[in-house]
Amino acid sequence: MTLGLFDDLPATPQAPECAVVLRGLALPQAAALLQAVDAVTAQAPFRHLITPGGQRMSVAMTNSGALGWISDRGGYRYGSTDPTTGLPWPSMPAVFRQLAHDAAEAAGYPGFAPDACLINRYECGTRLSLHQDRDEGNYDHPIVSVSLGIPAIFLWGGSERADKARRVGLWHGDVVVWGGPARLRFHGVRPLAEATHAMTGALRINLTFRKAG
Ligand code: MD6
Ligand code: FE
Repeated sequence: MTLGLFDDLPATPQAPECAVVLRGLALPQAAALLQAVDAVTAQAPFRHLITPGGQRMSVAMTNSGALGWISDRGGYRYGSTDPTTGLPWPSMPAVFRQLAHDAAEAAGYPGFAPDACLINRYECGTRLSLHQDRDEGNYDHPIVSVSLGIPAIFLWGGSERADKARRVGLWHGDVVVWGGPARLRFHGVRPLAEATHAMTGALRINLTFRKAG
């Protein structure tokens, strides 16, 4: 696979785009991140949430941090407890917190202190349809997104759902950061192609860090 088949995002902050991809930034911590994912999911297992419209999401999700993102018949929202166990979400692992902070700083957002980390698990065929991330308390903080395991084609759209989306390849260790005027851009993930990765098998794991409260 080569980058030339895809569109790309800039590697340094650059208005008005305001999204950057930090290629391989998470590679040194990848094993520790995946170990921490296992520790989180031992307490708060992956589950397929139901959309407000009643559809089962093909992505399996869980959370760590003071707040976790959930969806059910009642809508999309953040909450401090895991609805499946009634317990608080597992605390955010230090290796998560540090990477999110450092990636945000590298992208031009110093001092990022996320209170929520949504963990997404994709299998071959799993997709995430175009959406905006708009359930957070305010949009002043960036979002940091870490890709681990098998590759994905990320869709980077515009401010309207119908806007043409760029296709951005994301590989193990890549980190995407966006904020500012780009904070509410539509985005999604194409159905994953079959692949395997030495560290995750046939899975892609995505961590998205937010300041939600
Ligand atoms: C994913 N990511 O890459 C899904 N949202 O698996 C997202 O939906 C996302 O990567 C906001 C900011 C960054 C993201
Ligand atoms: Fe999103």
